[in-house]
Amino acid sequence: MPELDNVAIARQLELMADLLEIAGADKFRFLSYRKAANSIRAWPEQLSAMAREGLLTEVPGIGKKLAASIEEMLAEGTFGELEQAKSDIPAGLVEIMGIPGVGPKRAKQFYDALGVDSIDALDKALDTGKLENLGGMGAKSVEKIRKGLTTYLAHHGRMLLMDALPIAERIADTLRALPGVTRAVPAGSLRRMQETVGDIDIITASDRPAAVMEAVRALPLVAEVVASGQTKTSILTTSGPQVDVRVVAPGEFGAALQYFTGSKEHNVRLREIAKRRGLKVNEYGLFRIAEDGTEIERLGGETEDEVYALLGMQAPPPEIRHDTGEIEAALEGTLPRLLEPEDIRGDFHVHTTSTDSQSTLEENRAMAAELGYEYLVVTDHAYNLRMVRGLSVEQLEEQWAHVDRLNADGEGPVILKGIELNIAEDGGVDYESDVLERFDFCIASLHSGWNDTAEEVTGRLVTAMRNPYVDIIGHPTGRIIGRRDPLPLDMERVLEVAAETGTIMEVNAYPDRLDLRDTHLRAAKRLGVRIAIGTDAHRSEHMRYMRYGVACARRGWITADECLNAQPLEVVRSWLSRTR
Ligand code: DGT
Ligand code: CA
Ligand code: CA
Ligand code: ZN
Repeated sequence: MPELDNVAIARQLELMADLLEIAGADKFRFLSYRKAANSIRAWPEQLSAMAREGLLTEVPGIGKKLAASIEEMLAEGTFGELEQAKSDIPAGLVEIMGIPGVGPKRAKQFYDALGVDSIDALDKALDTGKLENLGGMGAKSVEKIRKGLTTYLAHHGRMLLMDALPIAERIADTLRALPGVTRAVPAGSLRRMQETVGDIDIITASDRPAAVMEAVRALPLVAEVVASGQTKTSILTTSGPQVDVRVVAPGEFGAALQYFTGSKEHNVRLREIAKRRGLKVNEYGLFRIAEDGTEIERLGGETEDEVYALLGMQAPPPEIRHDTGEIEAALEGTLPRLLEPEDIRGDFHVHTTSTDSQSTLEENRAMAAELGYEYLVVTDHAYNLRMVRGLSVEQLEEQWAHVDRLNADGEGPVILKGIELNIAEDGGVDYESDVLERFDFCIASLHSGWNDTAEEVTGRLVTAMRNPYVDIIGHPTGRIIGRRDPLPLDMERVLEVAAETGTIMEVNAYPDRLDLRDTHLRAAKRLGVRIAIGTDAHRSEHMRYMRYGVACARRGWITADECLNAQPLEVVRSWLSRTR
């Protein structure tokens, strides 16, 4: 039986939740599956190991019943309830439900009325105008679904970095432990830390290649061996993605890692540079070549740094290898030192049980201590966000007293009093200034506006940025990867006003947001706009997602000097007071 890793388990529970929701089950029932999945994704230990010790119920969100389902899953590859649910509702409906603008009710409606049970069938129904005639569907909702389908298809077959990275790291760790293996490193889009990846590429160096290929075929999470040769094996894993493992001789490792890290655009430029210098670079090494292209001499290729050095340039960090200026900077020797995970001293967006998080202030503080932070923040939702029962002034008083008590004991990172305000239609925010001035800092976020014009939404954001109490704009575009388009925004204008008002822009590290994205961050950097990374944690384990935020910032060429969380507390305070 192939082993299910945490991502595979979480995916099955999410599928169960989706099927229950489509079937119209009780909200409490499907949400409990989703919460458990959410918790499992962020859980640092493998559930398969915990199950062997009978410890599954120690994972938050897993009770006795779910533990039994997970044990069944680990033994059988699936669980009875899921199979039952799948036989009631075609799994294709789950995909349809995930399309922006559709949702569970409509997916069911399209199936019942038109037999739409797949993406293709939905596409056809759209083309033939069948959706327009359904009850409750207007031209506007049909247009929305058409647009949603485009968003969905753009990400089809790709997975979030969050789902791929842990699998890649586990496989690399396993292979690295094999006798004869000197290196095992993820390459491709994953090493470039792209927000989504198509497949996982791993490069290993060994003088015993056959043993590596055999070990890959025998990995516990193999669902299927797609192809296996002398230097490359491709497998499908139990949680979905394809993994290509290549094995090269140790002396060729750097060249292979460079080549298979890409991006393709970056590599094309490298080959041009090599050619101009009478050199050739490929996955085997760097060579001096004759006029007619024949190899004269192999110059190197054992390490990636060596490959770049022989081309007369710095090695750009993988995250920025997209031929968007890094080649020129590397040739000039002017690549910036990008923000590193070790530079991070705190998290700027964390919720608590006072609103919609599953973790208390104490639990968040303990996690911040575990992560080695100097400070953390509490940024619960403000009053006007009624769907999560945002905090009233009385509740704020309680929270502040609680923070003061914890800070007084001196037993953990310093807690800053923050809030996540909602930007209203007129650009205003929750609370009066006598309340606002009592926060150490305020994040303001848009939580609506997808049907409005760019002018309206941009205007709202500009008004909020001009508010002296607003320090940070949270998840500025509001996009959710593959599920929700960004808000219509004039980003150039937004960033100009941010520069003018000293407003800090958030990089939301939650792995399906990663908002602002790389291109926006490059623009922010040019304008001198500073950024803050927040995990938007809705349970303390989510604070571990900081690495995704750092990667996102690095992709936007952000340095420690430009990032609020990389500053010591006194500097943080001075940056935050600048706008007041
Ligand atoms: P993905 O998997 O779609 O998220 O994106 P990548 O970049 O990981 O693409 P993939 O897996 O097809 O190939 C990994 C890297 O290997 C790619 O970034 C560049 C390099 N590579 C692979 N095949 C070719 C090729 O035919 N030409 C060039 N120039 N580079 C290639
Ligand atoms: Ca790839
Ligand atoms: Ca690949
Ligand atoms: Zn939030």
